[in-house]
Amino acid sequence: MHNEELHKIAKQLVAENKGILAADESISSANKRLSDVGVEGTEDNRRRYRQLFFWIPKIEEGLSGVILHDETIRQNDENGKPFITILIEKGIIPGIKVDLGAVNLPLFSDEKITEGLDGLRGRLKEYYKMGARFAKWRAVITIGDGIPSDACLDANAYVLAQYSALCQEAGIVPIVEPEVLMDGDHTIERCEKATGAILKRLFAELVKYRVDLEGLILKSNMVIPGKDCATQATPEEIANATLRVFHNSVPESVAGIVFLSGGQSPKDATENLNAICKQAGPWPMTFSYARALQAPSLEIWRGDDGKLQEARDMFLKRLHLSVKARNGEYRSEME
Ligand code: 5MM
Repeated sequence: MHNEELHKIAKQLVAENKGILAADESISSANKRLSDVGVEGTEDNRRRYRQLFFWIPKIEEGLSGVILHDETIRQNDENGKPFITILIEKGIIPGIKVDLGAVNLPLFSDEKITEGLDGLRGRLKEYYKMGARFAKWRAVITIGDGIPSDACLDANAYVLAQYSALCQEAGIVPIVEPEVLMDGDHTIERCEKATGAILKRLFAELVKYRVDLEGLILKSNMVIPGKDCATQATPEEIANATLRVFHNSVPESVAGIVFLSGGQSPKDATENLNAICKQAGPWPMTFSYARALQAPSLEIWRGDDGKLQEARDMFLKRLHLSVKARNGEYRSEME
């Protein structure tokens, strides 16, 4: 039906020299980011936070797409121009986060299932009419004592596949994001095992539900040790483990793989992306960062419009370095 169009959009999202900005924090996450820099979490401050980035001249040179939250896709800049129009005019593809967040998996303590399938068909139709051409759904996988459980992996894989099928029916490219969290003291080997386990189940479900993999993008965590693990890994070890998992569990027909930063420092996220992208795989690979692109800029801005230029320059710097890393051309002297 829409397959050629889906393939085209998916390819554009992972085009050379570009990546994706995840500007889709839920209201509670956006408020937390703002309160961390002393800004009150109001609707207008969240709007000013988005405007900080969307108004930057030439962001389109490094951004293929921007993922929006439901609140943001309905908001305007301070001149009354819809944010989505600003992005489309820059040639940036607007995307939309359509999951409604992760809740406790009943009867499985410490594990999560993501909600949002009810009514999704109708919501996707509306988002398509508004101009969104891709969507994103995040599943949360936690490593701990005896977890992730098979039940958690199966349930999240099923839901991600249903979401993807609904997206493609609506002419929207799905990004599937099964995030293995870096919280905890687990080793890189455990992260590799958990990432492989969810990806194998996820692609089996996607195929079962007839999702066209050429019109789908995987958003993955990098394979890294837990942040409290005593033995941390080098970028080369992270790249080797990440690519090993992908080669074992991601079909070659998938349109592309993008990475979340997951709480890594902006520099680590850039260095590790560079090491991964230096190793060519069958899939185009790039970034889809929220924190690693926005946090340093937010830290400068702190709600003070007198600091806008400095904050924007910082965003452009992180974007430029991320593009270098996505091309495998980043060097730490560039920081
Ligand atoms: C893991 O979070 C995604 C990537 O962001 P980072 O690069 O900061 O790790 C991000 O797209 C996330 O899915 C959205 O911001 C929505 O998250 P919440 O938790 O607010 O629903």
